[in-house]
Amino acid sequence: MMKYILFVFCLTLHGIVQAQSSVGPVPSANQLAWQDAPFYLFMHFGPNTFTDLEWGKGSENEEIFNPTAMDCRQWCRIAKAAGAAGIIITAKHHDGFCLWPSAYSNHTVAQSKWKNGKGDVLKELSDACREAGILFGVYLSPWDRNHPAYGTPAYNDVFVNMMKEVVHNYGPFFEFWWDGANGEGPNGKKQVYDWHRFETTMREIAPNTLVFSDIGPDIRWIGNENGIVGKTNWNLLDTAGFHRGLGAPPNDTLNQGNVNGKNWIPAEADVSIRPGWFYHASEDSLVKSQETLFGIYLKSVGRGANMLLNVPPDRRGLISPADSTALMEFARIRVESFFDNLIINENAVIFCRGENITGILGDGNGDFELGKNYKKEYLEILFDKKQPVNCIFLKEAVARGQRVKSFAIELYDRDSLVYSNVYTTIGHHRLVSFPNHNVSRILIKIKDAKAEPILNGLGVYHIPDQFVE
Ligand code: FUL
Repeated sequence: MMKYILFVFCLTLHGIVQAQSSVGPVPSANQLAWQDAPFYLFMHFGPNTFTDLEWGKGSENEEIFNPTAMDCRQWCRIAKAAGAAGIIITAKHHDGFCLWPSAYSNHTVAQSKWKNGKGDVLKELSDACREAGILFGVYLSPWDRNHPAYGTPAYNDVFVNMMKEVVHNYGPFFEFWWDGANGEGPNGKKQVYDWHRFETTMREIAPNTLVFSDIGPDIRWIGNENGIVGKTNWNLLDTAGFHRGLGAPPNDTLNQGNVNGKNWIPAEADVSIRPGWFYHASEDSLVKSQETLFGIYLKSVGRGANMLLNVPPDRRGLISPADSTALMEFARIRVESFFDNLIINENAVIFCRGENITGILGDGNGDFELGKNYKKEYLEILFDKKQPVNCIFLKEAVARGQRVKSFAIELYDRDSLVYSNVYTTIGHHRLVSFPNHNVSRILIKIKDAKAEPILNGLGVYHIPDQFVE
């Protein structure tokens, strides 16, 4: 009863605080939903799967694309069991081969032997994703080493028509991936991409689909393909004067964002479970271990980005055992690490300004405003019994802007300070990890912010010790 009264009291107090307006750019509702599901799979599949190339030449005979046992339901089952929110597939990679029977190309599944030219990977995968209740997205490379029109203005029409075709036939997509690569086509010429037209087309035909490229408009690249995002990560980016591909901002800017950037363009960390993006049997023994994957998770999702993990189907058209084993074990480590939020399961209390805010922050039930004097305040977490702690999760109410520039964590064993450290941004989700300590009290102090900080989530964990940074 006492707990309930306290809870209601806190909510009332919380309600009295004047709601603050937002600061700087804020996410769209679709971006926010996307940031709420920060882990999903990438699948590179096409002629390269059969030729062992990474960048097909575009001159491959269509007949080589012939998976012997393709089963998109297997991909979806594995994705779901791995805790992935969805799948993004390379509908067309740089070699120009279309995994759907496009009316705008003669280099597609329809010209292959697979299912006597009647097969359609996008149809099978969109059906399987819908059936499994997971999200579906496509990668469509503008660079096309096969298309005869590539290198001429007519190719921009082809690309626009292909976008319309896939959106119309297989959408809606949660994400649409534009690769910035721009090399020569079959006639030796590079294409001048009409990005403005590509962008307005996407907005017109799929206003709810988030579009990825180096510089957005909705999701940005992190400047590397290792899955490692900056410890400082602003969801903001200045794009004026920059272009996709070679004209993009420097990689470290993409990696960290711009503190005062004018656009909300959150980061997505793309990384492959194998050395290459496409399946090569010779890399079966080089599949990343679950430990490596979890380390990447902490450095991507843990730093406020989304993790796009590439798991390429093999020549049968199935995810191979080495990859699925690593994925299942990776999921197990995530569950083991984050199942037990010590705040909830050990009945901790969180105080700020003498107010018990456990019901707000501990349960992720609402926004907590630290107020104008935040530099003099702190969040205090108190445990009945000492707890082993090596990881803390924090979440900012980014719907009202990303504000926190730096914060400190102090761990206490009764009154003795046993560990302290200062970290930079929080954003939509932040996991910080450190050597394990048995603690009875934790203080979290916001040191600097662009405006009054607003948090809406807090967790305390003990993850396997080998992973702490
Ligand atoms: C790059 C491509 O060149 C690679 O082949 C791969 O598709 C990767 C995700 O993006 O730009």
